[in-house]
Amino acid sequence: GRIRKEQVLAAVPCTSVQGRFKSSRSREYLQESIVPSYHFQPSMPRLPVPKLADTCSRYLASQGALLDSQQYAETARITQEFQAKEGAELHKELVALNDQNKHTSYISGPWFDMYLKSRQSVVLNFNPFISFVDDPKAGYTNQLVRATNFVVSSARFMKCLRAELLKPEIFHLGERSKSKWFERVIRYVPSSLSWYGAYMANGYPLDMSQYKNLFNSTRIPRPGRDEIVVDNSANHLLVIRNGHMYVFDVMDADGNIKPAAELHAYLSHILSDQTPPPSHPLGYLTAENRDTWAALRQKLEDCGNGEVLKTVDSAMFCLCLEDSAAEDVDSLTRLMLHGDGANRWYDKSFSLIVDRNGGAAVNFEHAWGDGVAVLRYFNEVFDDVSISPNVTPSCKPADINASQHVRKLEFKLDGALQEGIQQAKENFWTHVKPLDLAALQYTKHGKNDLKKYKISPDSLMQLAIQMGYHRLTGKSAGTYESCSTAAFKHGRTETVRSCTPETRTCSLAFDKVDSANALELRQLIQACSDKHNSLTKNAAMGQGWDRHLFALRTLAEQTSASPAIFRDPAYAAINHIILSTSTLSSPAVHLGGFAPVVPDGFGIGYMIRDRELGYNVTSYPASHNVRDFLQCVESSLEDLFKVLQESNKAA
Ligand code: BUJ
Repeated sequence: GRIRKEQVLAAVPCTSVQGRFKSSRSREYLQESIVPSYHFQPSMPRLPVPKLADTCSRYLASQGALLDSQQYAETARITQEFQAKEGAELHKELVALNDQNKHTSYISGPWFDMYLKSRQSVVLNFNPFISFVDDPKAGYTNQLVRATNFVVSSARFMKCLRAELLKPEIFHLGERSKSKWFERVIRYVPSSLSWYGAYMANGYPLDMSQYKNLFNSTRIPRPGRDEIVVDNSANHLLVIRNGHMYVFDVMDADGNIKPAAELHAYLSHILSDQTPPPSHPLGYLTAENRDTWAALRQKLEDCGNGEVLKTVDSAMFCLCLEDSAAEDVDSLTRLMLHGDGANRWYDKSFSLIVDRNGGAAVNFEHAWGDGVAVLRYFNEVFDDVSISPNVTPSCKPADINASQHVRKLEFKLDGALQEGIQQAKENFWTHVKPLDLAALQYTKHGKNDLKKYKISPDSLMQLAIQMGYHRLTGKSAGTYESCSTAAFKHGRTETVRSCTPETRTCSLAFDKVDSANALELRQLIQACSDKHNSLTKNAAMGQGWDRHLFALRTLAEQTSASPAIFRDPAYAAINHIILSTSTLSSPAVHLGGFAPVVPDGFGIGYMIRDRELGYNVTSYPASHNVRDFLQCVESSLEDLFKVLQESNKAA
């Protein structure tokens, strides 16, 4: 891992913990980058609008994996017509619009709308989770100790970001852009040019615009379209435990982070609150249909809760302290993905959840940002907490009267609101109960072996998903792999369509009784890997087809006529995402997951480690059995590795 043993403070006595920073300044900031956080932002390249001809041919290539030849011919005809007529017009319009809005990307507006106009519950439909590995030091994975350390480190991260002292995010292609020398030079290159300087040193700065929505930020339900509100003046934290909501200031009047022992005392005070759970916990409302919640929120304000709601909205983030503990991977997924609804505020930009045994995760609202920004926060606080904890298991909370600093939030509820919450609670359980889930930990092989075989690990993971689904159903299906386009200003994501004609051929070949020999199969695997690699590279460069067609469709919806391509059943079918997939790699991540995006689909989070591979999958049992699916994925992995091993010997 990235944490070196010698860096980790062994059980340090509390007194020396307080005195371990070089200066009072370094206690306040998690880092002090000499290159300002947003240094590259003004010269970030713009997300390209692909050529219409490229989009159409890429679209048809993806359709080739799903359609038979007759259907394909029809879809090809419709697509060519689109390219020649309405598509060409819409594309022209999109390019003109994009030229007029140089401060952003062509996808930013439509993508925010996609999230914010959706009226579906954010729970399962949007919010994913990522969980932390345990603290490497004995005794630190304890609820109170861990929560306190996370709060201090989060505050150090937040202050560092506010002061623009957080290192800009750069994707390094070599060593040059990582060096101290690079930082010393690039800081003097004006922001209007700095991106080019980094590029020349083989570094690709990533868009940082989403970081402004990380803290003090929330989604607010509004009729028809929600909004995102940020209030950087707030210094308080929202804590939910047992359905009760509390706030306290993390910073003092001078803006300095309060002593860890005091924050320790506040959290200890909250954990010792014996009041029975409230009869009407408001958290359920944030899991409601967005219009229902918008109307109830208006009622809440009308009943005099406007100020208290503002306190919730502006809090740094939400810390959820759980009285229960996850016993295994499945219960951890349930707890961190949806929990019990009462102890959450799903609208906050993110919630840090710490269970009774100190198991911790981040659950985040998705409209404001994507994995890259969340993972940066996640990794930084994990390292800070692991390397420089502010309280140790032997620390005692400060001897203060915490009740003077911790305020329990009280809401005024009339009968209609109480009924609304009761209904929201019922809807919540109806919504989450059917979700089924299972995980596969595959420990026989990992990234190291795949490197040996010269197969891209991500493409192999995707191929096993394709083969697994094919084994389960005999079919191919609409597949989505999330790919970041943060290399561009206001980039979000693009879709890698990892179901390809190559994966279909490969799936069929492996399932034939009289199977081809290892060398032939090996060539098929290689073809899948090559194709997937090129699709992934294209997607990361903004050269997929999904976002372009999505933007064109959004434009078309503003006029009355809907082009035939968007009414083609094959278009609906390829966008009915049965296999929704996403991966991330970080030594700080233990588990992660999300729900399916269609009732008959799978939500597939997966991870690639040096010596093991893992899938965490969700589904709704009415359509498929998630364990059957995972068995098919596992047997596919077995077959794939067998072929790779055999062909390696034969070669
Ligand atoms: O694509 C997008 O625009 C956003 C996507 C949407 N969707 C989830 C539907 C694909 N959002 C993301 O990709 C963020 C997902 C963050 C969670 C990823 C979890 C991956 C780690 C799983 C580890 C599994 C390990 C199992 C071990 C037994």
